[in-house]
Amino acid sequence: MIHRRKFLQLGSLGAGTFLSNKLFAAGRFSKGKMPLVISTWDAGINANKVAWQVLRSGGRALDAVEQGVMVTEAEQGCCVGLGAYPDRDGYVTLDASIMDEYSNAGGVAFLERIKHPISVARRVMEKTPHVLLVGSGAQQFAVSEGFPLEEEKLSDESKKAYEEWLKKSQYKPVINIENTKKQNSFVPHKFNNDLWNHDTIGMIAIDAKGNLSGSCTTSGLAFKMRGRVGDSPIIGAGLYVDNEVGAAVATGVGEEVIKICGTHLIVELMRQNIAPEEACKKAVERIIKRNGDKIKDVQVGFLAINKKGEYGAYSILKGFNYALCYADDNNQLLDAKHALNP
Ligand code: SD4
Repeated sequence: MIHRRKFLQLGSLGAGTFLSNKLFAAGRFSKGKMPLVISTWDAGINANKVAWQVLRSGGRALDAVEQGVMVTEAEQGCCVGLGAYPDRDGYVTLDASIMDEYSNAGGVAFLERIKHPISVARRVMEKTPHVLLVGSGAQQFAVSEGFPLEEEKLSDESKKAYEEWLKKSQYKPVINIENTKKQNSFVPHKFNNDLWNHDTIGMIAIDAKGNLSGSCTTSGLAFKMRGRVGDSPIIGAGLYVDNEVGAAVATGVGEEVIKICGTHLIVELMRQNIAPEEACKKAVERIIKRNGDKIKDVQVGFLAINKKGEYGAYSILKGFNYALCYADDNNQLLDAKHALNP
């Protein structure tokens, strides 16, 4: 591994320029940028556009990450929000969390019939002494805060997919495995003219003042057991922010992320001056080590930003991509590096 100091020395020599361009392009030593927003999967492109409007006008990273993922929650034909696939009993249940630059945090889990779980998570953070509300209690709180209770109805596409799944009712939840043809029990969504089996958007941002925040919102797993909650609403698992150090967000099999406290681990690694991509890679390696041969069916991807505005990403399997935006004309979709080739 080339250490950053060593790399900077190389970069100052003419001969290092080619290497530096390659490494920066690969995101391994991303140049620090501020403000900057990154978010998981290709749905992140539309979400980043809105987040960027907040950041470019000097707004707070917290507002950017809330408003950004609200785009995805409202998008039809996307597996996030009320248009998503239901659990195996036919109900869409949503999880979300948010964290700001003061280490305030809020989350909701197993929430039904509310269009914007991320905004309810923010209210939990700002208006209650608690961090996490679940189920009917979370819904009751949302309604008391003026969030409309939406009709209990699956989108046409989700209904079709659910009916298809019911034919076999095989309990084999699949998350983010790109080669869905292999997965006989899974019916991927069509999104942006593509087959899509991602149920989450995670977003982290650093604003012009250098403050960090993050958000994560999901329908969890398609056709999951009723009551199942993943990593996304759990602070330190699906999302973690420490304004002195950095922020990280996760997507993929939540159970694996929870077991290693994934995003907290990444932030603690960055605290030791480990670059964001390397920190994500180490978290991925920890999951791989735990899983042995089972790992080929497990996808997890992480994103991280440090206090300097350097960013990085890493996943277990090929196929994890993320959207990066740091200028009006620079909102791009990048492939994360991955640990294993199936
Ligand atoms: C979960 N991490 O509920 C989420 C799922 C996910 O794209 O990321 N899907 O486990």
